[in-house]
Amino acid sequence: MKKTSTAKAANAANTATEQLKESIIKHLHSTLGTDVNKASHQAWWRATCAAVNEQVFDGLRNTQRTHYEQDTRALHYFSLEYLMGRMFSNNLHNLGIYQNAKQALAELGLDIADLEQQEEDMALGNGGLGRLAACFIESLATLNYPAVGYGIHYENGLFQQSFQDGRQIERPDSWREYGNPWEICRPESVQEIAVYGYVETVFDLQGQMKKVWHPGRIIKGVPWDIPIVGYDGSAVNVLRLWESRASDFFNWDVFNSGGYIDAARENVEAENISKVLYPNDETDAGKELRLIQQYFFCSCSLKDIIRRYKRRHGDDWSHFGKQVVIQLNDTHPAVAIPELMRILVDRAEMAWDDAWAICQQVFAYTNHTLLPEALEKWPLRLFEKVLPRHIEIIYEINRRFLLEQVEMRWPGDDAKKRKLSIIEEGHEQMVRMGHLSVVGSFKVNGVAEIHSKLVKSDLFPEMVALWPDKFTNVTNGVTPRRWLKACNPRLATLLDAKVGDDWPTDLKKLHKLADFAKDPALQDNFMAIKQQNKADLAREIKKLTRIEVDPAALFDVQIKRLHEYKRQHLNLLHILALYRRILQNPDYDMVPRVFLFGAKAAPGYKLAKEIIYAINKVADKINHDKRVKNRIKVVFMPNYRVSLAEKMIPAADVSEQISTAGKEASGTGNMKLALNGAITVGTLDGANIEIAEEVGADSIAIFGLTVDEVKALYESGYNSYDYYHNNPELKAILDWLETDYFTPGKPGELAAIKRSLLQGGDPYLVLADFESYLAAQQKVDTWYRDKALWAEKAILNTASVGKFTSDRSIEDYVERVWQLKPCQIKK
Ligand code: 7GP
Repeated sequence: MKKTSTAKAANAANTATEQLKESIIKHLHSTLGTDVNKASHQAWWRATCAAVNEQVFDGLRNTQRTHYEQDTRALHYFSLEYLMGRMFSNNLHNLGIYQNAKQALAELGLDIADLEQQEEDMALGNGGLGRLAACFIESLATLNYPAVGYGIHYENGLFQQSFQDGRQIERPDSWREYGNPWEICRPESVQEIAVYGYVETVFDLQGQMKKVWHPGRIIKGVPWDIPIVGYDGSAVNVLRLWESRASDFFNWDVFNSGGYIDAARENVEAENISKVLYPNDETDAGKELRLIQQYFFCSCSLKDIIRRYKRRHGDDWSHFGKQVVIQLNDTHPAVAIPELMRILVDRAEMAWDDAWAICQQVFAYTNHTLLPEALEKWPLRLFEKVLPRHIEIIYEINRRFLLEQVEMRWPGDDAKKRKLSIIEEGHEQMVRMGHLSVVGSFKVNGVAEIHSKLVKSDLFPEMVALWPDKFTNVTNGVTPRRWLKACNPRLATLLDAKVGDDWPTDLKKLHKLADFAKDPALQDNFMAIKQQNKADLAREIKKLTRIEVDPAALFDVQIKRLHEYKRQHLNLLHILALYRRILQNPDYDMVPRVFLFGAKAAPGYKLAKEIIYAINKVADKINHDKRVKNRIKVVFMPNYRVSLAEKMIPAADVSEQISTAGKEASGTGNMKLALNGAITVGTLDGANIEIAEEVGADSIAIFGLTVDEVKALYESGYNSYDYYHNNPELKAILDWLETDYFTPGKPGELAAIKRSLLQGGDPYLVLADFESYLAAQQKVDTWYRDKALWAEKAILNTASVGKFTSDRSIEDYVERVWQLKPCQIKK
């Protein structure tokens, strides 16, 4: 019985492989117009994508038809960023045809790994927030929830990074210069968007006052659909990204009356809107073009949602709030709130209260950071210029809020009104997008337990007093399809054998592994896989940086955007301390370590760039110093991005999660690394706290001040000089940075870091946490010497982080916020 079913499965696989092979060749001929004898890897890759798309598009059609027929309630995820990375292997895995494709290509004389490298990363995001959006839309499809992701079709994604003499150089990322096989243009769903102009007050025949917006400019939004394939299921959702173009009917008068040059200039401006992703992570850009980007995609998306709604319900708005829920990914899309009000009040002529009731059923808001510099505020004058009608609507939202909520609760308290007003008074009036988002949403969430608590206690305490039930938590998660199954196939195969192959959709199953954490056979297998992954990465390091590293050394990995609060410089101080100990004691006993960094700095963030430079200069010195005898290697991997993360994470032994407590909202790299068996060195910050709860205190190296201790230290008046003067080792390494030891002939080149930590006041408490960080690292060193002990801890990490699948995050959102039902897709 068993035998025949295995034989049947093998037959089916053979047929699937054969069909794929035929389809690839067919597309090589008819889609790529080339031939097996002369096709490049790029052409083979594209032909394979086209073959895969036959299945993707089937799923897409079925999904869209089913959702339409069943008139399902759907989630609409509004995000300025989607950090998708590559789609090829992910689509193959989720369709369940990765092995078939690998086989088909092998029979054609090709290595699937070579083809995977042909794809440019789709890097339409900066960091955590954008990658979270990508994991979420994949989980939504996997769990069969009707959902659409909305965003911008940037022509240039996050800049490409290289190093010149250790300094970061940025180049544009024209990721789709030669087209992108995964996207479909939908000219039939184009939208027209207005900006600028003025508002006229008119009275209709009944004497009713009306506001009429006379726009100054019309822009066309062209949608590109990217199918998002769910794992093992038949659901294929879409990510709809808007590209801006000059409107067809725009300004023809000017054009015809001889204003050719002006008309041409307008063209360029309209097309500029989707030209480039702003490269700031956790800082507010404050630029006119950025506000237009936000409004452009929100307006296009809302109109798209309404068009689809009207196809079913005509002008009957009574079901809108039941059918539509919109998640605002941070405040970047908050302008959608006044935009929906405008459409309902001005266009659909609805009464204000009815329109507001709909808005409050529809919007929910996720906060991703507490850093003050990231909390968006727009100069009121700029807002008024770009969106003259929306600013009036915001005034009215604010007037009613202050009158009906704030005044009722705190009568006569003007200080409260000033604090809560959506409009900030002061030298220059500002629109506070966070306030607008809270007032306009029915739910507000943070992204890890501690962060959600701080959102309530530190960011919006009065809003909590007004609406206690509005605030909730949804701890972040990551998709185990990309971040384990696809990126770490060796470990995935071991897990299939040990816990069954359904862990990708039921990650808690990994817990079975914990029973074998002490089993020498499993330990050997697990660590042998880690070793092979490290050998692979060592080859990649050599290729990218020419630096040779020993795969037997401990691989210590810090990968994330470069930011002072993430404290890459604390990591650097540790490296300097070890180096100095070696110079002082040639026999200094330490486990050989490779320190690996991957990080982009925002182009305008000076100190972040200085930190990159310092790490590169220190790396150069240490890597070439014979006295070190390879006990330390330092590698800054250029152009860190999703596809590089996929190579680094499976090879990591140690995961650096060392932010100042209270600053990292959640972190998601921490989850990916633990899932792949790395041991965290981390502070009690963000999701580290929940990771520690899951893996247990013995399998994580926690150090540093807690959130409460950080607050107390700030309040008591932190003086970083105390730590500098009281710790001779710390003083010596900081002073070292001022010499020309690492930058021969150029003393002081690395001094900016020391300055920020002393004269600059050390805002992120690097010096305060230094000692306890080094102690945690010492503990890690000791653990690593005991192979069995280390293996046990690594296995326990993989076994214990099932909670951090993005499927669980999505189910939390469904239950606490979205109230969606899954919808099985009919073939
Ligand atoms: C990040 C947070 O810094 C990170 O801790 C979190 O895991 C991630 O969002 C996903 O929730 N924030 C951003 O990427 C960001 O740009 C500014 O925040 C709004």
